Amino acid sequence: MSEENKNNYGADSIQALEGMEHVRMRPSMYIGDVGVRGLHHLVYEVVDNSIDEAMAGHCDTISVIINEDNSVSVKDNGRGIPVGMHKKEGVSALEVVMTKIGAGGKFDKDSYKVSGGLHGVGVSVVNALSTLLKATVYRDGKVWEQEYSKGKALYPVKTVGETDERGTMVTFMADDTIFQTEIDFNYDTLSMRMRELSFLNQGVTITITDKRRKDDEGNFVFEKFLSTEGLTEFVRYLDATREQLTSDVIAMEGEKNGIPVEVAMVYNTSYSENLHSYVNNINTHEGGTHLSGFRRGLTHTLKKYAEKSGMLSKLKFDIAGDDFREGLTAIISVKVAEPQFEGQTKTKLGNREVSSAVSQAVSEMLTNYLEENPDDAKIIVQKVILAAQARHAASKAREMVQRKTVMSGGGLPGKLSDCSWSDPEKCEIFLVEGDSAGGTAKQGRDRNFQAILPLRGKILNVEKAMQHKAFENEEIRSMYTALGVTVGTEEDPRALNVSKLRYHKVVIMCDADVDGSHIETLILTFFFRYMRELVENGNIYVAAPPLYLVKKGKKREYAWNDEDRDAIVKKFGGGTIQRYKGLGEMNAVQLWDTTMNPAERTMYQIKIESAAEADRVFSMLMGDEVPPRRKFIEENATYANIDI
Ligand code: 0RA
Repeated sequence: MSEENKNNYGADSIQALEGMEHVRMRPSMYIGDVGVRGLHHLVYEVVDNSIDEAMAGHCDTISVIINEDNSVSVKDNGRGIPVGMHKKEGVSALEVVMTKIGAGGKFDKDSYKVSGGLHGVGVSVVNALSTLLKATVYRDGKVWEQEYSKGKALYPVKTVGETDERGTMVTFMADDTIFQTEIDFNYDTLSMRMRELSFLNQGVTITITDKRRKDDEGNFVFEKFLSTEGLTEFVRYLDATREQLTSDVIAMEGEKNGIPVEVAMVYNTSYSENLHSYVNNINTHEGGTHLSGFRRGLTHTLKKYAEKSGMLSKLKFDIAGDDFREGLTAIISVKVAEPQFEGQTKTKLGNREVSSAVSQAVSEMLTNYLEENPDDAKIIVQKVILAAQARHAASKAREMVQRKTVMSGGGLPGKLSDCSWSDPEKCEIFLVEGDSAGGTAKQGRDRNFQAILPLRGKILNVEKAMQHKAFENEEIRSMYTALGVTVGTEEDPRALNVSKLRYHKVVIMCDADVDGSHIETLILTFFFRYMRELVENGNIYVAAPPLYLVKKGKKREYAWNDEDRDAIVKKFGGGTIQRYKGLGEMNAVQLWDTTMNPAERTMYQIKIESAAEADRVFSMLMGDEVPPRRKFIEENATYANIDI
């Protein structure tokens, strides 16, 4: 902060503080964080501007290019950012948009700009956090250009040629002194977001090109997304490997109190609820008023229909809200002029008025649908009844989990080798496949802070099991009790309580072979479906045991992949290679040295980049259909997009 700003901290300096320097001083306030996520947000921010132009009806194609040097270009065929003189500021409108915080959407007052969330802070923020940014505008027959460094214009807007095209292109190089991560964009992460944006904005073609990589034919890696059916296609994409119950996706589109509401939903034969909600194209992970409005509208409408149809007459107990959403995959997308975002990650919509708007819109639209499609309506009500019956069975099984916890003094499972410290923040638990590896881990660990829970064989595939089966499962019960996680409160029988989590690191440790990776996926599926909060809080890790031991004379080195193995052999000038097929082949010291010792080990923290994509991947990996699973496993060494 300059001296001037420090001395008169009045209205003017607040304005000044909102400037580019403040963005560089406190980047996380604008883009969430300065890690991998924040870096990728820069791209989303620039793309959002083009999407706004598309939503206003002036643009139908957006191209994203990751250049060889990891700069990123975003080009659209919109009207082009105006380049004329901005009367108040005395410079071109383009320069105002690029260098003034929050100037971005001020031209079009009717557009749904986002405020408060991580997007919509304006392209000027991207500019402030870039060593170099070039804006090129194709407009009125001319090509206009201006460059900036760290948010400051390097020269006034100039013309550099003539053109028949219209549009805007922004190329930026993120500033590596700002980010605590390498300036290296993840193609899959960006591609996933572009696919999502294309579903959310039907009719807009979005392409992504990676100029750092070529495919087998020598072309740059490239994808093109164009959704003609929008959310309906999104739901079909998410549920591609699930068995659909109704004849097709139920799609609804309407407006209530000036709030556009779009919903697409389908019931499938699974037992999980998959709701994804968006506000102004932003994924509201934490839900909010639009989601509660949807739930209310859905419950109300289906309940009314079911009662009227007389199908509930034989049911001996009440139907709960949850029952209406078992096996439901739905996307709710609303556009809100002045969204208020709340919650830990600012992804929870707070606007009160949205709740009733969505609930009313959904009630009206769904009522019509049920009336016009009585066959689907009947199938849905039958599914709800089944869910209610299963819930009763599950609540009994859950009570057993709880009762066991209370009965067996402290309630810890017998096969848990607990650690001696009790501060959860310092403690780790290793979930280990099989008793023999469990034994090795028990000997190898640091018993102060590392606990071992051996799991026997393949745990239950929760993706295909009803809830009560999951709660009856021995291995799953032992995970609940060992971790200190409980289910069910007075108000909400399904609420998860992780406040007494006994270990802040939960490490899945399996063999480095096909079976091991299958078990790892089963355990991850369990956490994703039943303890998602732990995944979201970053408590879940996957251990990475080495694949090889290279020996030559007295020299020994471990390798985690083929490349490293070959390098070690070369360094040693030959040697013998031992391939570790399982944890059981290592002794306790080796396991500690390579996999458990915090000073040496590599572990992968499980993160969810996109809940929708994670959901799709888990249903595909663990669901009924084999071919897509095989294809996926063949194409992906690890869990694509779930970014471990
Ligand atoms: C405001 C007014 C006009 C265009 C834009 C914004 C605009 C901004 C961006 C950002 C990326 N691509 C964009 N395309 C357009 C034009 C108003 C007019 O021509 O009348």
